[in-house]
Amino acid sequence: MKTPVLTLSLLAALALAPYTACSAGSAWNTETPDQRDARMAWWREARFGMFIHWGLYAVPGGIWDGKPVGGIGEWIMNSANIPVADYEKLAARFDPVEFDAAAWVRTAKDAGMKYLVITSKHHDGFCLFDSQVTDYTVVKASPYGRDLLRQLSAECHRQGLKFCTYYSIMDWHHPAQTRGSDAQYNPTKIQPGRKQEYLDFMKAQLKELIDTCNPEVLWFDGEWVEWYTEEDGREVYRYLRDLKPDLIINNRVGKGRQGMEGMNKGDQDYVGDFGTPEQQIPATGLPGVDWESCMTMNDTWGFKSRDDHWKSAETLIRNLVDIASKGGNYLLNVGPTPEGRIPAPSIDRLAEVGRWMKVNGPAIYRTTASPFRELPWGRCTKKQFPRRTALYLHVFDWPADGRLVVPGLQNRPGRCFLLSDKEKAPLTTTRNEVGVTIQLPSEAPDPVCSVVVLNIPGQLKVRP
Ligand code: FHN
Repeated sequence: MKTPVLTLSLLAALALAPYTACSAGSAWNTETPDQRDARMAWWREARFGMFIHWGLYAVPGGIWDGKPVGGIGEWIMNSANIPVADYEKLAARFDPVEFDAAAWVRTAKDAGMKYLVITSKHHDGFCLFDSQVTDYTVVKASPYGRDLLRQLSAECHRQGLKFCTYYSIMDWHHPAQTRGSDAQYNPTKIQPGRKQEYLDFMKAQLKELIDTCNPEVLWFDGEWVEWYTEEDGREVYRYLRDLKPDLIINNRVGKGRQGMEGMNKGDQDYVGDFGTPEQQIPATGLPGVDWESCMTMNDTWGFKSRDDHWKSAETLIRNLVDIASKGGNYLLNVGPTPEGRIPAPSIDRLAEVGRWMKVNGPAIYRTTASPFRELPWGRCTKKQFPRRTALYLHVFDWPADGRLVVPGLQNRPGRCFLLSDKEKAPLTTTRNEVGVTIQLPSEAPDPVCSVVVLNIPGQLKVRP
């Protein structure tokens, strides 16, 4: 029998069209642009969040019947073609006694992350919260027996992180849906006449999540199933905003990342507040649209014991910088173990990102996209002040001759210094027809990415 495999490239393809129109004042969103800006403000300033994929799939951790299963960990039910009744038995083995909400939130916070998005229910249908509309929950079906999301939400509140939650529309466990036979990404089919039953179930669960955990973002997924429509998405969006007016909802609540054609031309008004490129950073960002790249740290979202393909801390830091320079947020994933630990390689990398963020956070938080199309040595982010613009020049490749050229910058430069320099010792700048040149010290303060702050008085002028 052919093993169903969901490839990462397919996931990337599914996510390639994150360009919802995201326009205020449209049929699904009647708020004014100012109201929308106010609602989106914290999210736009945050720039960096933690994604957590956790559920029953962590128990097998990529191994079924003693054999390694290909594909991503949280898809094992589908990839190993496990019948519902067999998969359900994993609940009796899900006992994350080492789970420590305070430690998880501290890890995210120390990494410089400002929010956390955790799976409340992934495609396998198992709930990490105390749902009253199913028994398939950590509270009722596992020996652990406690609501995981409530603990995390309370802890986020305590430590000042925004708590957000993921919800899969596609559900391999709910009796109204059946897994398809498409070996690739296997959308479910809806049982004849049972769609409304599922939508009611989903709405009841979403209300439970809002009532018990008060999430700031609802992050939908699994919307590619054919039976779920853009119309359904609009209704769910309105339902949720009525329950919690300042809630932020991603574009996967509707069909905004499918169809690809036309989507990035903004000629269709898809529902949702932000786009969700997956495992990729759009080459030139998504101007005019709020967006967030979600990415794994190894090759899986859910825990896989044998996946050691970890990205380096350098890659993670540079991804964060690259995304911020294009005006997006970075949602970086961890896949905790069945015992409740964030894997050590993830912890180590997050600590390194945190060390960098401690020094360079001002060049990430509250910044907007680079005014330069391309810079040969790195990236740029910027921050607008009443009478000046601060340009943060993120130098990946420290110039051997110490001369950092900012091509196309036409302004007279103001104060310039290294962000890591507590004394803010001024760096010499010169201007000519090419742009502005900064004289740097011979050694890079940080081999991964050093930040030079260049203040520009008045109106910023950059030659295209
Ligand atoms: O199929 C899922 C996958 O398991 C994972 O949750 C990612 C995260 O964005 N989303 C889906 C595919 O787009």
